[in-house]
Amino acid sequence: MADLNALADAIINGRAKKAVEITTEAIDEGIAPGTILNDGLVAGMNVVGEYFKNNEFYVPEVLVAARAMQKSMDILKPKLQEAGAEPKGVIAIGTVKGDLHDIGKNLVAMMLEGSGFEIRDLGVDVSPEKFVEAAGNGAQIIAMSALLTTTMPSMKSTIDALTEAGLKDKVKTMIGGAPVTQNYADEIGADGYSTDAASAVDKAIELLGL
Ligand code: B1M
Repeated sequence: MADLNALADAIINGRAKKAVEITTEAIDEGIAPGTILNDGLVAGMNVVGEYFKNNEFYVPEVLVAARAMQKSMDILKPKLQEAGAEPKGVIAIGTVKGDLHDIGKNLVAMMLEGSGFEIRDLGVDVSPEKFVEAAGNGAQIIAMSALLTTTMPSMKSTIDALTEAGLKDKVKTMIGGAPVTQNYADEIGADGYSTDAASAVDKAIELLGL
């Protein structure tokens, strides 16, 4: 019988092959895809998030864990869709216009996906118009990352563009990245700010009132 605790452990330890093996076994045994996601993958990523917050894990360990989760998700996603499992919420994420740094953004995206959110990754150098388009297409949170002080103003431009499009009150905005602060979030009217990938998950849950 597939052991979902062992699946969580495989994620925590970044053992992608083992994670895929147990995920496949669990699917073959008819365990509900939602159960595999929540009791195996999400449970594992939650522990990774806690370790990361407490400085017990650093970026490389999180990336390896996230990769293991991603490999399992590749197999599980079609099954989740077939089963009609509802994601926690839809988040469009991107690195803002002019900015090509994506390591932190990817980490945040992976942690959010690992927690059960549907992620629409818009990539890097994302214009305000692209974010607005994503908001119009059903994203509940617009998540923006910036690593350059020179590109941070694009977060404000995006929030202004959402307001102009009449979407600001229909979606939540969330920002982060090394130079970004809570003060800056308050200044530009972003709904949420978080310092790292694990806190981003808590913030998204809070913003959607889950
Ligand atoms: Co660039 N770079 N870089 N760079 N780079 C920095 C950011 C810099 C601080 C280096 C320095 O000068 N000391 C500096 C910025 C200075 C400033 O603006 N004040 C800088 C510069 C200047 C530049 C260029 C302009 C250099 C040049 O060409 N002259 C250029 C700009 C290119 C562009 O974007 N247009 C450039 C290019 C690059 C590379 C392409 C070489 C590469 C990026 C590769 C890639 O991302 N695919 C790169 C890298 C790697 C860095 C450093 C070394 C590392 C950044 C990183 O990935 N950190 C960085 C210096 C440093 O930080 N030591 C530097 C790890 C990552 C996990 O952390 O992204 O902060 P971070 O994400 C964290 C949190 O911030 C948070 O969660 C993540 C996980 O905990 N978070 C969010 C991030 N987004 C979030 C969103 C949220 C919530 C939380 O909600 C939505």
